[in-house]
Amino acid sequence: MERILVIGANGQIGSELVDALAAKHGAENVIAADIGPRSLYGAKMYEVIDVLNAERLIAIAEQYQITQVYQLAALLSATAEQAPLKAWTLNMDGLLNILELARLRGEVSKPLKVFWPSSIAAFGPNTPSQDTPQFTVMDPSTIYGISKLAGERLCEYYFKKYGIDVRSIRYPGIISYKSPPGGGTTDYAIAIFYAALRGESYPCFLEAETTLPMIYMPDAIRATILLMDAPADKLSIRSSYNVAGLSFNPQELALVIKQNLPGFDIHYVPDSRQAIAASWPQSMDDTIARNDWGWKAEIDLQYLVIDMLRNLKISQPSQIGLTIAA
Ligand code: AKB
Repeated sequence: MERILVIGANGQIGSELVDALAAKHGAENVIAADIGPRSLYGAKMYEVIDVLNAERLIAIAEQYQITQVYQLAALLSATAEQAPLKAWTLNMDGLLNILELARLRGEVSKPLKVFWPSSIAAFGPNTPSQDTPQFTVMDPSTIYGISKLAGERLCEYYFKKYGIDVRSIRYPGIISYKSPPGGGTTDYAIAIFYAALRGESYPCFLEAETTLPMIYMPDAIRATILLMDAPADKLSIRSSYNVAGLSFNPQELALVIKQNLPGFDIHYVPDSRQAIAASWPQSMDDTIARNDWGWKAEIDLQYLVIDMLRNLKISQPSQIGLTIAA
C-alpha cells in the first residue's frame, strides 16, 4: 500500500494530481500539503508544509509512513524572473530537501519514491527547437530553466549514488481550467480563455507566431501516473523525460477559439515573456518516453479548446464575470 505526500498541492498540477491519486490509491492514502490553507480536493488529509523546512518533512514522513513524494512546489518562469534568488532557493533547496528525505528514510525504513517536475524551460536558445531531442544542447537563460536543469542533474545524481527511485517529466506548458494562470510564460494559453469568455479582446503577451510545446492537463496527469507506475527496470532516464503533447502558437489557438466563440478577438502586446518563449523549444521528441513507459498524448487542439470553454464557465464563473443563479 502506498502513502503519498503531494507538496505544492494547491498549485496547477498539484490540485488535479491529488484528485487523480486519491481516486487511484484511496483518499485516505493521499496527504495533500502546501504552504497556505487547503484547497478543495479528494485527499482526506491536509498539512501546512514549507518544503524548505527539512525537519518538518522528516516528521511528516514518519507520522504518515510516507512511501512516495510528489514535490511540486516551485516558482514558474515569469514569476521567477521577478525574484531570482527566491526562485533559486525554493526550486533547488525544495528538491534537495526531498531527495535528502528520500535518502534518510532509507536508513529507517524504505527510501521514498520521488516525482519532481522539470520543464521545457531546461532548454535554451542553442537547443534545436524542432523535435527537440532528449539529449541535446541545454543552455537555459532563465533562473527557472537553470533551476530545472540543475534539478535534473541532482535527480540523476541521487539515483546513481544512493539508488533513490526518482522520476521526472519535462512538462510542456500545461493548460487547465481548475486553477487560474500562475506566473508561467505558457500561461497566455490559459488567460486567453478567461478573456474570450468575458467577451474581451485578449492582450497576448507573446507574438502571434510564437510556437510552444503544450499539453492539456488530463494528458499531463496521465503521463505522470504512467511514469510513476512504470517498472523501475524499464526506465532508462533518471534526469527527466521529454514528453510531447501538442504544439501551437497564439494565432492558431485564437483561431480555434474564434471557431467556437465567433466574436472573439486577440491583439498582441509582447513583453519580457516573449524573449523567454523564444528561447524554448517549439516541439519535443518524446520517443524515449514512448518506448520506456508507453507514453502517447491523446488530446488535440480542437478538443482542448471546447473542453476549456465548457469547463471554465462551470469552475471559474466569478473569474469570468458570470453570476451564478441562487
Ligand atoms: C512556465 O511557463 O513557466 C511553465 C513551464 C513551461 O514550465 N508553464
